[in-house]
Amino acid sequence: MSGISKQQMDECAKLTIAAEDAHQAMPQLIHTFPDLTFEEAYAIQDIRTKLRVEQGFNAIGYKMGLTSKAKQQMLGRTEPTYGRLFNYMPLDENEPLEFKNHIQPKVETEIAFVMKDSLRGQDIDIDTVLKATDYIVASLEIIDSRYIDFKFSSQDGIADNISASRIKLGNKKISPYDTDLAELGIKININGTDIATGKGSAVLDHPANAVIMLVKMLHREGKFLEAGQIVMTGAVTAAYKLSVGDNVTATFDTLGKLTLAVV
Ligand code: OOG
Ligand code: MG
Repeated sequence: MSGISKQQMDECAKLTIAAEDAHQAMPQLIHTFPDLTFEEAYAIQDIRTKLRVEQGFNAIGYKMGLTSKAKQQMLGRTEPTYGRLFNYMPLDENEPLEFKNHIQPKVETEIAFVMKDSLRGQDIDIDTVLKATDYIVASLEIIDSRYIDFKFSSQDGIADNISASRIKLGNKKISPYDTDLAELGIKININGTDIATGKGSAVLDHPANAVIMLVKMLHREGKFLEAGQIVMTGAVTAAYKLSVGDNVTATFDTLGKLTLAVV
């Protein structure tokens, strides 16, 4: 324990929410609380979730972070983390990203799972995850760190809901048994230039491993993954900075195309 009080944790949670809502970057929490532990950081995230629910938002799922080499190299660390998704995050198919409502948005390509059954415990494998999955969709994640210059420690990131900001889900739903998710190829093009390619195996060898990791992390905290929840399994490619006027097209094998205009 770093000695941070419950009241200080409440204040940290309120600060990252205020920064998100005002689109105004803030200093890292670690500057004030240099010994902040991972446990305390998740406790701040939990308070943040409670505050969002009190504001009337629903928690609709989870996002995994740092599940691919591309993202681990970007942030210089290898420990996967999770954050919460809320019902203010999904963008409709043709809905643009309004830059003025963000601080420093970046876009990622991800494979998303939607669960039909709950999952809990330590004893789950890829098969258990696929059986509990309703469908798989293509997705874009827009991350937007609330910290100045997108610089933060792991603990800061966790307390800030690991930069969660918006998601866009594809409307082509497939059964997890209808395609080899490890071999599923993804290409991202920004303003007419192909920026990167990747495939599902970039995420912990198979994106279902990100769901397994999430369920195990939740279990250690006495929680579980509920039926109906969405799980973003983490960026296959790196995250790319967005500016006004950008047009993003992500092409997923089997799952179709997603586009995002930044206005
Ligand atoms: C943390 C969020 C990472 C992913 O897909 O790896 C993430 C960040 O890079 O700000 O969403
Ligand atoms: Mg992500």
